[in-house]
Amino acid sequence: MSKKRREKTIITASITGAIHTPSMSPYLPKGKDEIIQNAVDAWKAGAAIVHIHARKPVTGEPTSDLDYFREILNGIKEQCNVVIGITTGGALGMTVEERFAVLSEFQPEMATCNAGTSNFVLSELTKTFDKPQFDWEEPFLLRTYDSFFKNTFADIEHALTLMNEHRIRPEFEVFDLGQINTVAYFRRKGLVKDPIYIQFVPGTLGGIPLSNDNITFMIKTAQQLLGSDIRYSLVGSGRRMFRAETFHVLQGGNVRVGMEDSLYINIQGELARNNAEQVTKIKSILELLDYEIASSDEAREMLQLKGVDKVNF
Ligand code: KMH
Ligand code: ZN
Repeated sequence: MSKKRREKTIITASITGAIHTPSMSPYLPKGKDEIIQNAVDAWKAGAAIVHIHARKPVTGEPTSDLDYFREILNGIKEQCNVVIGITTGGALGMTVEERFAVLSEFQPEMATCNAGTSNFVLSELTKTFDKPQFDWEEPFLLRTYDSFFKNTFADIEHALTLMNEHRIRPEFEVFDLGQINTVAYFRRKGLVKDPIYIQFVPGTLGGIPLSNDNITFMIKTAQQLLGSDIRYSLVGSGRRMFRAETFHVLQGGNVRVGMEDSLYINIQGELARNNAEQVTKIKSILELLDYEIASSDEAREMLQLKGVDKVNF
């Protein structure tokens, strides 16, 4: 009996996100130049996709300013052909309108579609530094204790409608098991087209915990509800990132590393100096295990992306 050959593995790098703040690591990319450099270097190290949020220079405060976002996207595109996936999650505190504006404005090849409303508590992170470097950091983190990450069914329908209109492949960010059911609902409704790409995000405070059992459970549930031909990747947040990614890849997964998800290069808690360092490490682990790494163009083929010549930036 012939065994289906395993596809190449996609490495995504989540360059800076909107969770960590500059007081947690001096290496967190802030401002367009650092974000562009980290993205290009992550691609050189082996990332097929970069997941992009925008942050202001110097203070590193997350921003939804479209002109500034455009400079980041163009800066990356000018230097390499990496697949750019843009956040629609933005930062906690932004309105849905601010977050989704990137879809029509830039019409990227990929964008996140957050698969449900959740508590997304970052206030505990204030304990990881003594004194904040910038005024915005503590209030930004603390207000998440009494707010939520809004992604209602109406919001998801709106995001998917825009993504279908502009041929943007959604990367479903799934923070809890029930959100897989939500993706299945929108597929039944005809708004989700194959191939389906899921980014499991266990480990947020308010979502499903990160554990090996839960990783397996999420994969199995997604395959039951959405079919065995789905593709999936994992955000393995914090110091355990490389072990969680390795466990996930053994179950057919793709990988995501990056300083949005973990500031560290090892389980001992040594800080990563840039995203490329994390990409290089996961690529070595994958190659030691004889997995083949997908290039950006191979990821485009696997995920049936429209191509870099069809984006609006
Ligand atoms: N910024 C977080 C609230 C996304 O990129 O779409 C969630 C997030 C998801 O980063
Ligand atoms: Zn993100």
